[in-house]
Amino acid sequence: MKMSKGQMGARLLGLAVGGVALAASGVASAELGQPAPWEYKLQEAATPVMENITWFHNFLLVLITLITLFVLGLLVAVVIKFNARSNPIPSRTTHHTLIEVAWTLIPVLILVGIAVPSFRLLFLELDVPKADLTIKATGKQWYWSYAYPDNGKFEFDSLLAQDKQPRLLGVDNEMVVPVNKIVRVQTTGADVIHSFAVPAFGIKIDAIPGRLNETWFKATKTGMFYGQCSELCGKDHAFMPIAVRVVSDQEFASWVETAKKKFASAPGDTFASAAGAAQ
Ligand SMILES: [Cu+2]
Repeated sequence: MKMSKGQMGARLLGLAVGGVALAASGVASAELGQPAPWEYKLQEAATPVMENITWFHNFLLVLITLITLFVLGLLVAVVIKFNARSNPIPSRTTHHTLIEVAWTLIPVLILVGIAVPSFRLLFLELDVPKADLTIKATGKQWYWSYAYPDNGKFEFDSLLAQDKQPRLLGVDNEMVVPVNKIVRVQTTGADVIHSFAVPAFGIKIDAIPGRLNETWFKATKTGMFYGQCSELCGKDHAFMPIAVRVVSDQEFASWVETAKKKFASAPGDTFASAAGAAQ
């Protein structure tokens, strides 16, 4: 098929407009706490840690784009100005002190500029602040169990609910937490290695048999937040979603009262083993 320059231009313009519209609709349909069709960005942040991750991601994206454009510019200049036709007698220069110092120092400064916010973020993620409550998440083949040692020592299983939306993310019993409270999440595995990950909270931590790992989050928004086991843990790895419902203090208190009765059982060995592993 032959196209005139005008047709080609119109077609390219159409593609570009379509792409932008697609991107805009992706943003528009983004829902808090869960993936959205055509989403290409990080999920909207619901914790201070995730806000920091998002900022760091955007910062690096701008930086790497500028560096790439700069290198591309250099390459294009070399190709145009120094090819055999336009530059038949090449210079025999092999050293230039100023340029050599510059191309050593400038990348070092860029890396230091990246390292400072990077370490600040790492410390924010890894330093668990004084927690308001602790939840122990145990990864099992193939579901999660949540224990609330600070709120009456009950524990319950959270299994994928086929009939619930969003598809493959809805569960029968959600993990419930109060808003604006620091929640310490301890993770372990009952059989194989699992991984506890909730994108909107900016947390992802391995759940390893015989070990007790910990992370934390402080949800600043109420609503449903979904995650997934992010470690290949067997045939139903893709079917052990994490569903967290963030509620007000009063709603949390009344949920705890209901949960204590609903999930009443003698404190299982999970609390004993949690205490053992913590020592
Ligand atoms: Cu798993």
